[in-house]
Amino acid sequence: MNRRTTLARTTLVAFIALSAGPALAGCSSSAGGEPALKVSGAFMPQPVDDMAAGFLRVENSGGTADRLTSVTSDISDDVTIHETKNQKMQRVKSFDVPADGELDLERGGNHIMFMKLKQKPEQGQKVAVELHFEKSDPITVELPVKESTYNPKKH
Ligand SMILES: [Cu+2]
Repeated sequence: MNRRTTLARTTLVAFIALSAGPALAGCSSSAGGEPALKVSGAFMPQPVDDMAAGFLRVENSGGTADRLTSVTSDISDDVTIHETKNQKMQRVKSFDVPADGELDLERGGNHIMFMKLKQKPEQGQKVAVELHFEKSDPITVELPVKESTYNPKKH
């Protein structure tokens, strides 16, 4: 693909992204509409080694399901999504974000896994991640770094 084609495609994508917002506003409650995602409760327990986990909740108020497919971050080139089964964690390809439901990444369960940290974030700092979805545009979230045992469910 030559440079002009790339440029044209980029412009087209930008145009679609810009025009999609207002045109679809107000459709979120109708069945079969777009997913409408909102992230809350994000945090990262302070890493004890060169690995870290991330937790958050993705709420979907739209009538269509979506999927969390990957996560990227500047602090690691090796970020994956894990589920925990029988106290063992394993990598998964994606997580469901059900229509009019939510995806919970919480301690002891599903989580974001950061390996080979390039720098070790300290408590009080924030780690930016980008969440990638099957349908929705990527969402950038800042994870405040908490003490290593932090668990909002126990507060
Ligand atoms: Cu893990």
